[in-house]
Amino acid sequence: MTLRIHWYLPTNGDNRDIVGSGDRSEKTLGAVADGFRAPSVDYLGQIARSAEQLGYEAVLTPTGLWCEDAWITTAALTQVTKRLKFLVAFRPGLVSPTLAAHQAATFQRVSGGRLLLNVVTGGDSAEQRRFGDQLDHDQRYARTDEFLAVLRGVTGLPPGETFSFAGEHFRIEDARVDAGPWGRPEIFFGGASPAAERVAARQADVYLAWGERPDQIAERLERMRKLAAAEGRELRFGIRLHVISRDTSAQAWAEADRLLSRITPERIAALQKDFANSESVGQRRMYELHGGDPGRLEVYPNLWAGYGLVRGGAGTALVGSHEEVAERIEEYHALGLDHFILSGQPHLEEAYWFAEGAGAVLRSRGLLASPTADDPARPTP
Ligand code: FMN
Repeated sequence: MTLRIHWYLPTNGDNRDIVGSGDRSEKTLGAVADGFRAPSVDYLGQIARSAEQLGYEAVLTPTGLWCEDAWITTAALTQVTKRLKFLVAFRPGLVSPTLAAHQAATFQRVSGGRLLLNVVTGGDSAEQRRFGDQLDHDQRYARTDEFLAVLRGVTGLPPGETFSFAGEHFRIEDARVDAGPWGRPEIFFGGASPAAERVAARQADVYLAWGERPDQIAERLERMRKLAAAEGRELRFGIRLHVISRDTSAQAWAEADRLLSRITPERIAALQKDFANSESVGQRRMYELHGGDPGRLEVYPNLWAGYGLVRGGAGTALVGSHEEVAERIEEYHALGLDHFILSGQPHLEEAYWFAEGAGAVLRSRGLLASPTADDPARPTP
């Protein structure tokens, strides 16, 4: 049983509609003004506790100025959960890698070893410059490579040993970070450009893709396996998708249609140019699935690109009956994907729809572990 199912924390707020790319100013745009749920510790805590009770393994947070800071938000949420892990997104290079390793070690102690890291190198130079980062796309990945070499190097050292590093971006002398019994957190890594793939092959534990069609994912995984093998390494793989899982296929598609009906052509037009011209290869690939055309959104059976009309990043959703959604997950899993990071609108309700629907189907097929009796946070089925 190698399937690992994770949920997502909307640290930019939640809604019954698709909260678009953009930022919290969306809240003031008519489309999402009603029913906006602020990303308070109380509300995110409800999602986190539900995810924990439903048997999700971890929750991913995004990083960017349009959402809350991932380290601080998740550190608060460790205090209202017991078992759930936190896949914390962060941008390497804006702080010293030794400091990041130190923060990670403290997080491990505070949470009892519940940290996972999602490395976001950044696909938007304008966004990077807001942080004072002047490097271009490929230079940023070169820096990420060095950053992760240091992050890995300073932890897990034998007693008394220290780590030094002299690179183009970092010069580190005699550093050592005590990561405690949990050690260095697993490193997840997203990015679809050649530069990203090279660095992931060298430094990542889990390589993540957004939800492209199975044939596209298969091609990418094959390339990544070869790149990793050339480094003498093996990678594990994951995918990030939204989901609409319902008792019947008709109910799920009715919900997709409802979400679509709330998106105005003006909103689509305003965002598609940015997505089409994005510096991020992954973002452009998401755009190319539908080309901004609301008439061609089912890009593969049960794979709907409606999110990508207005939301940057993960732009596709699995839509269907619980059986259909479980089947698509099995299909992706057979390609070699183990980690599924899912989300849906609103995140609290959809966490239940998926876990009690498609999740139950996957459990009945022996693909997903049942909540265990020895874990107080997980009810027995
Ligand atoms: N970029 C962000 O700015 N914030 C995020 O929270 C974020 N999360 C990501 C999650 C996943 C699963 C993936 C695959 C990517 C994510 N990214 C995020 C973007 C990438 O990490 C990457 O830096 C960007 O797309 C540029 O990469 P590329 O040109 O190599 O595709």
